[in-house]
Amino acid sequence: MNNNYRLTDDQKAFYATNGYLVDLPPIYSQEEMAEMNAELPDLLKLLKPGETTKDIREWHETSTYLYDICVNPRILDLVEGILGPNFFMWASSFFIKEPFSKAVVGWHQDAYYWPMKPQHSVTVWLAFDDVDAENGAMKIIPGSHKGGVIKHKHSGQTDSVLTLELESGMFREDTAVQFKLKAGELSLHDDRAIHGSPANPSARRRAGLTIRYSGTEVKNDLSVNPNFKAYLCRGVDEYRHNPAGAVPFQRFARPDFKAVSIEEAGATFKY
Ligand SMILES: O=C(O)CCC(=O)C(=O)O
Repeated sequence: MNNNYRLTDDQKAFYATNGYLVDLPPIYSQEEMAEMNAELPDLLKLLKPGETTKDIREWHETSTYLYDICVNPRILDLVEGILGPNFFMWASSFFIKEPFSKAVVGWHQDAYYWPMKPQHSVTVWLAFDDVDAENGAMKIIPGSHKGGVIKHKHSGQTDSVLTLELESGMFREDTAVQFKLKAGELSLHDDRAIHGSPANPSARRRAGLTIRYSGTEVKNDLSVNPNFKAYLCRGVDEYRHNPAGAVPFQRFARPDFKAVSIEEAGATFKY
């Protein structure tokens, strides 16, 4: 793997214009991804009856299995190219669609959900499987991060992973770009970019880990998301807006709090 890859000026300009970036060098080799996938059941074992993989939120705070991915220098180098020298990591969660899953992620903007200001965050979507149009990979509306944050409505779809989504007609759905990633590759997207993903009618799993990073000037509203913890990844935190997280020491462990889901936060946050 390339340990010295930095975003080019053209890639930074593409991200600034379009609000996303793909076609980046892989972070993990196929062998490394196979090892990570082989270990995944040890994490899933920690789920309680009635919980699903959606409930694995912020477990990087207690599991080095996840924490080590979230602070992988190869990922941080890419994020630094977008956010600049001072940024922290604060969230991780899986978006797993099993074969023949009807689960859809409605069109949405992450910034609508998050009680955070200013909007200066980037999401890494790290593919645990090869993902494409057939198994319900993500789609994004290029340039939509520039149109402001639009009011979301409660989803009427029973198979929706999120509770809030954008109504059709609010944006140009016909311009959507389909993501296609190999396991071990990632995409980057802006917190205001409109994105979503359809069901997975294929016989292949579609799993990805989202990791969220923000510039140190970004402040979380603790009254909405009280367990929020920031992990400074690069540079200095001159603002000290957010409580710092402790580095985990166990390979697999779950937090003793239930992290507020972005949907719950979105539902209560007065925008
Ligand atoms: O995995 C997906 O399909 C959607 C992920 C997503 O909404 C996000 O990363 O913000």
